[in-house]
Amino acid sequence: MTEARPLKLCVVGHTNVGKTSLLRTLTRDPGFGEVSHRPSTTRHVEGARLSVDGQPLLDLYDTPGLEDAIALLEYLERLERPGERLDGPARVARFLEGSEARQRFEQEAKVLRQLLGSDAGLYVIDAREPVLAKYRDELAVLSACGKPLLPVLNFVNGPRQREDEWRGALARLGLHALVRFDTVAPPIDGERRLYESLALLLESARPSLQRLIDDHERQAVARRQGGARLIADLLLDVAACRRSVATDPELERQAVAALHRDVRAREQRCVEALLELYAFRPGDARSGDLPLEQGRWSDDLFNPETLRQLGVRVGGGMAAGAAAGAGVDLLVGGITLGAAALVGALAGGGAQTARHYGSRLLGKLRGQRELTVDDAVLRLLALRQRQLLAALAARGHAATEAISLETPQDKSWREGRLPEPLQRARAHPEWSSLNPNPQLEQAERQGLVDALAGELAQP
Ligand SMILES: Nc1nc2c(ncn2[C@@H]2O[C@H](COP(=O)(O)OP(=O)(O)O)[C@@H](O)[C@H]2O)c(=O)[nH]1
Ligand SMILES: [Mg+2]
Repeated sequence: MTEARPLKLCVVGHTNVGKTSLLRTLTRDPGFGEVSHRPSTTRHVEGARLSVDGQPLLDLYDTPGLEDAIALLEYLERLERPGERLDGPARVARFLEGSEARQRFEQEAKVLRQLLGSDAGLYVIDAREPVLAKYRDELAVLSACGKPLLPVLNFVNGPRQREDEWRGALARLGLHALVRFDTVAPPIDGERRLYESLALLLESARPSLQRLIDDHERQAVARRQGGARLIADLLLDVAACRRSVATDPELERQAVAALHRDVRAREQRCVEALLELYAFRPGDARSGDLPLEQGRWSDDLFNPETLRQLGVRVGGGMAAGAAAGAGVDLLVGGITLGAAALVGALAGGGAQTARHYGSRLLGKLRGQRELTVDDAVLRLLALRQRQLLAALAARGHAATEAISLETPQDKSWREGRLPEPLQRARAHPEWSSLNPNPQLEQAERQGLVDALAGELAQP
């Protein structure tokens, strides 16, 4: 049986604990509401809907923070007339009918009304805070609505958090189910745990919640595969890039500069596509101590120091070029200036390609040199785009700090042979969008992009 109407959830809690941030993360919408370190930014109730295959399953409501729960609890306790015994919801109803709900406790009344109209509440906690009386009173006021409450421990990734204290205090208040969910760096299975805990409190909503869980996981897999494909496409484009230039120092210098620029721009396109795939905006990655500023890499792709930092082995042309000064292959900042087209074609594609393609080039390119992008640059591109993909997958949509990338610990991509699809691409300049008249839709190229994406997706 499917639910006729979506489940209604209300996000409640003290001001500035991350309620709006939780909604941003759950809806994957960095533009939801207004997030601020200033208290009381959210002044009214705002909602968002989660649907699967066009069917609305969950309505989420953000609420203003509770500010004066201590006074409100006292007020609620004084609402009983002599000889009367009201239960929680009756007390709350009486409060909402009275004038104080429009004056002194206007903010609180909005929250309680919303919770009464919802199926359950998510009570967001800043786990760095000590369990103060005001929080206990807040929970008492919210519990009076008679709706299931699921505590969500936010800010649990920092060093100064008091998770154990909170667990103890919540248990004493009869709240035994809770979830940890840092909105900035949510756990990989954060949504699953949250929805599963809710299903324990709201048995009838289990089918909807299960659909949300399944859909969420399907989408995560699809995004990872889509991301790996974007990276594979970038790598193939760069590996296949081959430009010729007349043997003239000034022309060579210009051609190298142009290729540098184009490869950087191509990488940038990949970064932007990944940010979009993960529903982050370039501006979400605000400048911090690095490395992605406003969605751009701040360190330079062709800087040997960048290669060293990521532990990429610099070999082949780069080493030969450095040793010989000017050898067969001279490496100019990550770009190989090949002596002859045929040499490059043979190295990349083997004898068959050379026959097929080399003979034509050979005549045409006499007196020419050709530019290709060095293996080391391909390695760097693969490493950092893969890191970016992993960072985006683990990032909450409430994050405001720059995306920071750690140096990967595994050896993959740093040394050893490059994957077969890239070796093949070396001999197919027509596969590169960086070359004139590219043929990007060729079945063989697409097949190699898929194969490479599969390799990239491996941990
Ligand atoms: N480090 C960290 N900061 C958070 C987290 N959740 C919220 N914040 C920050 O805390 C502040 C208040 O968040 P907001 O969502 O506006 O709180 P609200 O008033 O409860 O809606 C903002 O500056 C957020 O960026 C979290 O899980 N980790
Ligand atoms: Mg808010």
